[in-house]
Amino acid sequence: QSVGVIGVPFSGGQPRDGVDQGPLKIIEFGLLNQLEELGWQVNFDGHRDYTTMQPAVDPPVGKLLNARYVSAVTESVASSVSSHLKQGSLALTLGGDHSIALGTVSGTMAIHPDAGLIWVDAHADINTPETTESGNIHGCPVSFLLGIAGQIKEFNWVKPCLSPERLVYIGLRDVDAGEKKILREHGIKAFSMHEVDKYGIAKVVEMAIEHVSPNRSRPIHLSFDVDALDPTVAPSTGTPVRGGLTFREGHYICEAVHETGCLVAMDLMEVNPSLEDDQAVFQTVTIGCSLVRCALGETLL
Ligand code: DIR
Ligand code: MN
Ligand code: MN
Ligand code: MN
Repeated sequence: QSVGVIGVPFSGGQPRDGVDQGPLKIIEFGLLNQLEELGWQVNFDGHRDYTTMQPAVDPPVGKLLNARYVSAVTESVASSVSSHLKQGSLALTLGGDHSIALGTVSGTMAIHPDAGLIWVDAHADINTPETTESGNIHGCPVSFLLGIAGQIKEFNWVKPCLSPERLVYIGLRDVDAGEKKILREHGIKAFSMHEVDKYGIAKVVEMAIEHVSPNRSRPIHLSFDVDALDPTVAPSTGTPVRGGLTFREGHYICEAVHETGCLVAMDLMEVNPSLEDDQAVFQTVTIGCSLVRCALGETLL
């Protein structure tokens, strides 16, 4: 079994510097060796430099910020993910901000058009170019994937590749009014922190997996935003929201997804090593690595 690791040092989907250093820190911490110890053959592309893709001028497209830059980087990420999947590897993408998932999910769907998407996040990231209040594209990737973003010529390469019934959320607790409306109108399954409290994480994960991959019939893409975790366990991230997943709840999700045998791609996003103190960064990078290891088969016993 082999895993292709794609480091995407990119922060253009949101305004805070530093999240582009996430992949570097995670790999410095030893993730690649840890995966080899788990028995994986690891293919790491090396840290890519996406800064050369930044256009000289990138004025707002409607409300969207850095649209051309985000589009160019994510298109490139999509082809990196696809090429690893084509070779039969699992594709692991390290971010960088969550706009990158526009690329990773597109790349997965190009090879596994029937795949289900589990989006673990405090936020729904489903704003459209119309509904976004911030203009930050990391709050919008899901609307592009669903094909509800409308025609934005800067994102011409993006094909609607995800249907609402193959998407499920876990961990939501900071969802914009416009996003709530979209979730309702499209009947998108979402387990907010309220449902995690109500049913417990085991039941929630079971229902989520069954929703996107009934009887484990479909490949699974897991897109994990570290801000899904409570800020007390993962403080170094750009938009922390209190009341999040515990250390164990986060790991349980990854362990259960591994157990399905359906995982084809994983994203670990929004680790920002320039936020908070050294201890917080260590804690966040450490948990990022252990989430990935659990999704790739590490067990407690
Ligand atoms: C907000 C925040 N919904 C937005 N989104 C964040 O900017 O669209 N996503 N923080 O990670
Ligand atoms: Mn996110
Ligand atoms: Mn988030
Ligand atoms: Mn978001």
